[in-house]
Amino acid sequence: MSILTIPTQPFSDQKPGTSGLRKKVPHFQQPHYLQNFVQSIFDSIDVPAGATLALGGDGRYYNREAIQIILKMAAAHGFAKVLVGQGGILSTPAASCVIRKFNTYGGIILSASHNPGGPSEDFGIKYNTANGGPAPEKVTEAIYARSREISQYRILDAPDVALDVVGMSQLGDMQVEVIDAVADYADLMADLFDFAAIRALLASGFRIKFDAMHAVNGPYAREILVNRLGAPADSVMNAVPLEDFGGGHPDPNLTYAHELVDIVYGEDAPDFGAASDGDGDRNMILGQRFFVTPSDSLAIIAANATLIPAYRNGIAGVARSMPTSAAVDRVAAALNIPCYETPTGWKFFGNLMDAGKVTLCGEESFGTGSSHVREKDGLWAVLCWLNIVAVRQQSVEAIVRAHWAEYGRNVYSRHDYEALPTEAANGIMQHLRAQFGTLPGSTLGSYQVATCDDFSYTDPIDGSISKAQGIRILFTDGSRIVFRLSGTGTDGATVRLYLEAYEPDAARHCLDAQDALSEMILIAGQVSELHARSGREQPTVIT
Ligand code: VG1
Ligand code: CO
Repeated sequence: MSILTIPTQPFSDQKPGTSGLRKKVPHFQQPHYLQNFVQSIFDSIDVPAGATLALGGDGRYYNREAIQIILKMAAAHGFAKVLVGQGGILSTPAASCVIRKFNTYGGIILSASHNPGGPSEDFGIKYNTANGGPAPEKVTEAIYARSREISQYRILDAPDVALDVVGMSQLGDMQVEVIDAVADYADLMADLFDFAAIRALLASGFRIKFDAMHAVNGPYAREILVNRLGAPADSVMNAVPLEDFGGGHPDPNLTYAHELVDIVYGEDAPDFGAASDGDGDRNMILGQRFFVTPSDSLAIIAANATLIPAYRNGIAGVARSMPTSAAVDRVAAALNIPCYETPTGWKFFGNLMDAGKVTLCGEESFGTGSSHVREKDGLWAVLCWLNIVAVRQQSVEAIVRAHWAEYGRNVYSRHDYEALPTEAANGIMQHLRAQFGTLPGSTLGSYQVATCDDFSYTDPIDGSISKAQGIRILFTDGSRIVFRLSGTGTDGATVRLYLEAYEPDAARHCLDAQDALSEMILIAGQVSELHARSGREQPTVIT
């Protein structure tokens, strides 16, 4: 077997976004496109002799081909070994678990997460560092810089590696170990949670429904919820991962997980519903006819963390992305622990967790996690809720209402305007920036603007600065409107509008979030000229 050196030309569009490089499959299938990016990763990370790499993806279309290419390139780059999930599949949190458990020199994860899959849909790739977390910006910037000057890549000329059976094989000088994709992760969950209490809850007649959305978490959910915790087999739906996720968006929210939502809001509804996304790192939590916003979920897990064995002794601190509601800030204040506000994207939590400053973190975008890995973790969040319900012996809704009664409610919603023309989306942001000078002090409806800015973050651990992370309009009563452009889409541009108002009055906690926020929604539309500039009257997705 010989190593081939292939001449190539740089592509100008390999800048990683919020979470890796995401493009349509045909874009990735262009000659040398994937290879250039993989070589740019390897060239940017100084691989030490004897290093092991972890490798796996969410099983979407093009996963298998990409895995073979990456294996042959890793062999040509001097990796001693690659740990690859069976069939080339690892959920994102399981990949993080494998990197940490086996001390690999990071890993490559193939996923476009919640974006659709299939021959004309999305594919994605990212590098996670040795701590198990998404590469920080300085690494992704180095990869991007390298991709702009690359002139060749190296690849082993070898037949494909068999990936469907667990075991060891040789690829040139490199070992390939196909590992059980589920076992290490399931064992970690068993270490963190009170499985006996959850098993007893399920045996007592508490009914759950987990929607894997035809995505990677199906086998994980079956192993954990059914095999280890004793839930009936039909508790997990859409459990067989498909390359195209059954043609849907594997995005666990009220719009795209409507099959589950119909069940949980229907007759004879189960007591608990949950879903996860394409690569298994997001979660949606539902009680019987009740939706838990991700921001509240983070706050409630933080407030109840000591009921979970892994966090019995308390949590060091919490972190949330800027657009996530301040519900968790209130819990942190009550617990007298620090609360950090970071830009959107899980890569910003890694330093804080590595330094032991935070134990739990989350994003409003259905992402919750802890320092057990360095990715958000969908099934972990489900197990947190089941563990908390098992100990408190209350319904999901009762737990949320009790939380609001104690801390007040941060009424919250996000409106997504997806796939807008890029110029229109940029125009909306520019129009908002142009008002930074005039908005402060002005009155909008019954709200008064305190300040507005473009969020900037200085990492407290390494001092790195990330600018222009979202436009905030902050009102004097603590309410706020945030505008951001998505960094994960592949179709035009997506504007995300985040709305938050604090409601201390328990009598108003039962209001629907859209009703409670109706005036702010109107103001956001006016101040941004969103509707006129986008040509859209309504958002694509409301959560
Ligand atoms: C979105 C979410 C962000 C999340 C990111 C990756 O990014 O808003 O909170 O970290 O997706 O999640 P953006 O830039 O489109 O708003 V996943 O599950 O897509 O890896
Ligand atoms: Co995801």
